[in-house]
Amino acid sequence: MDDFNEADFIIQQREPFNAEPLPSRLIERYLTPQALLYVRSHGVIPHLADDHAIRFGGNGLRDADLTLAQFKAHFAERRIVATMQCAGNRRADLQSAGKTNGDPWEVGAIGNVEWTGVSLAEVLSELGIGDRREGYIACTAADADKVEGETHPYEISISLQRAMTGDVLIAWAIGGEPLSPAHGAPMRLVVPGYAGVRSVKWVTRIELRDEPSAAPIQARDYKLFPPDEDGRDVDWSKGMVIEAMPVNSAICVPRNGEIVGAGPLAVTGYALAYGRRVARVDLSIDGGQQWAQAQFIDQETVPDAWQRWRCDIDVAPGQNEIVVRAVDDAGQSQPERAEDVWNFAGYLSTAWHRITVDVR
Ligand SMILES: Nc1nc2c(c(=O)[nH]1)N[C@H]1C(S)=C(S)[C@@H](COP(=O)(O)O)O[C@H]1N2
Ligand SMILES: [Mo]
Repeated sequence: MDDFNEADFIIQQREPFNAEPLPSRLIERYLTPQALLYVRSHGVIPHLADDHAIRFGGNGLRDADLTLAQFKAHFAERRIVATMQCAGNRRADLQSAGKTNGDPWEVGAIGNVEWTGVSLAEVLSELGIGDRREGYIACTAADADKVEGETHPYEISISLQRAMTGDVLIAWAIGGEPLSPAHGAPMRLVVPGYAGVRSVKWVTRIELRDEPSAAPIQARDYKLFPPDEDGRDVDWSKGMVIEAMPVNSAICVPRNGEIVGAGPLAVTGYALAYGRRVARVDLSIDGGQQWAQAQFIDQETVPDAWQRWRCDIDVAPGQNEIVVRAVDDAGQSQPERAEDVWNFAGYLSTAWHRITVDVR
């Protein structure tokens, strides 16, 4: 992988390649550079040519093959800041409540990215979408997803309504740098506020359809089931398609299990509430009896971006548990216990984030 320093990463899988940055590196900056952005790939990373074209069409949409050069030449360039987060971020915490499918992501399957691209809505308008808003936009990629030994092209759909909100991008850069192969070069979809799975990398085709995609990644994976569903003989149609993401927060420094000195300790991390603002972030060192309010590090409050926070606490020698939870501006917060949100696929791990530090 290009521009990638393995020492900064926790490798979850080598083939397909999946890795998250060390939390201490992740939280250094408000904007996550491409070199510190987690990589979540379901199959082998494709290497597409720079003049690769995305094929548009379907259901009366005008057929067109558009390359990166054509997007740049014919549409307004947009830059937006949006946090992308895998629905499996913090899965390791759910796994402490019970076994789940998937890799044990810690807190790093997330990044606050400045994306450059064009608005999908503008492109669809140019191709004759008019005032139609019913239906789905299916987005097919060049890679394949392996499900129970069978491979299927990676294909996601979002509602046409969502596709037309203006902030969904066909993006080609992160922090002004062209996308690397691992992050979707030459072009990927970005759906702000939605689980990362909808932000399709290596896009080859964008099609207007009457029905959502039947590809397993859309129709079975990334669906939320209640804790009493054990994952055997699942009726996939009953799962909730994970799109918008719930309020969440995590401690990045210190890292779970770290040895720290007794006395004052600066704790830092992130919180996000997507469409809403994070109203406050609280920390507790007595399991949630008393709470200290954290301070926000970043003044910006972009709706789909994270906010970093810092809280100075005091720790005494021994094993200390530190707990964080965020509250959004509608007073919505995170569940206390991982058990209550456990699900067999290990998605949306939002319980209070707990770490243990060994204070000496
Ligand atoms: N074509 C394709 N797009 C994809 C994926 C993939 O495996 N193939 N993974 C998805 C998932 S689950 C996530 S969380 C994000 C991760 O994007 P990143 O690897 O650039 O961080 O890409 C999404 N888009
Ligand atoms: Mo993901």
